[in-house]
Amino acid sequence: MKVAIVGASGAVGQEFLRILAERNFPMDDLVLFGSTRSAGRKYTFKGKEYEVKLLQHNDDFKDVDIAFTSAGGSTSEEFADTITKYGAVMIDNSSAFRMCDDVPLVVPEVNAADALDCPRRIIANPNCTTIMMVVVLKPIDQLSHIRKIHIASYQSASGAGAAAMQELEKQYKELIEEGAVKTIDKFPHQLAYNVIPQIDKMTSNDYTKEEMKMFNETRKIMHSDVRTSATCVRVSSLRSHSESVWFETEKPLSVDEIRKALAAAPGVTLVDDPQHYVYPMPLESAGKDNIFVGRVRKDLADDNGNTLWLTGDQIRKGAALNAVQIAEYLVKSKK
Ligand code: 2RA
Repeated sequence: MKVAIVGASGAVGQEFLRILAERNFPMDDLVLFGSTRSAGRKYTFKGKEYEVKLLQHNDDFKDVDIAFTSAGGSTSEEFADTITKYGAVMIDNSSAFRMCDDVPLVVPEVNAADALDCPRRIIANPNCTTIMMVVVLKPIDQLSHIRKIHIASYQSASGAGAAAMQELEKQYKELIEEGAVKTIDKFPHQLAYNVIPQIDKMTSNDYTKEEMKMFNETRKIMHSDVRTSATCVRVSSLRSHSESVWFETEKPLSVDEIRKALAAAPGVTLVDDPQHYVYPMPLESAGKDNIFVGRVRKDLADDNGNTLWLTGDQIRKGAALNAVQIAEYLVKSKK
């Protein structure tokens, strides 16, 4: 089993290295790819050093079995044929192929088997905010079909990449040392001491692309007609996204039923004792694998509604871990 990582120097690329090692993914060889900026850098994986190769249109993917790609949508589009033409399966973290009918969009806890039907040898990893939400909503949907979702997200700097995390830290440093923020590059406005109610580009219906991903991807992954209305917001946490989710089910569900289903759900940790200040927070979910859920309660405005709060590490379950779990499922299914 030979594994490739495309975008090896990025925040998600680096997380792939950690997760593949931690989970002891069954592989014999590794090859790293990057842009001209990162080609030549060296990274250690399980005690051995690997140099990042320049991603080019050549035969470098000839012996590769699984390629994890996280270098942006235009790179994925441009290199998909080069990566897959000798049989490699590309597990793509970008939004380039997510809504294509012949590309499965997979969250293993929800629709693992969809990964087996990939005629183009491309499997899409969903957007982080969607992954976290569907892992939590799937066990509830099994109790009673979810018809509507309202969600407000609180997305950390990490969602915009490693350079954006550095920019947030720099903004705080500039505020302390120089009294004002000088560096605004990766975000549309100053993020330090601020929240920005826009993630990704605005579309013609005045929802952002990030918000429309939540609408469309949730339906595809859950095989559902559910309607999701989202407001996605960048906040100044460094790593780990949070979401406040209101959902309406066909039958009314009690808080106890929901808590019980969540406590038994794969990939979910219930942290819900609000009377004692116990609920999930991004500082605590950062670096962890599961999605943490709490504040489960009845929606006061909707008899068939409930609401909850979740947090999850966007770089792990929201990106690299989900992709590695897809690969693990493929390996297991071949045995
Ligand atoms: C963000 N959801 O947080 C994006 C990353 N895929 O910006």
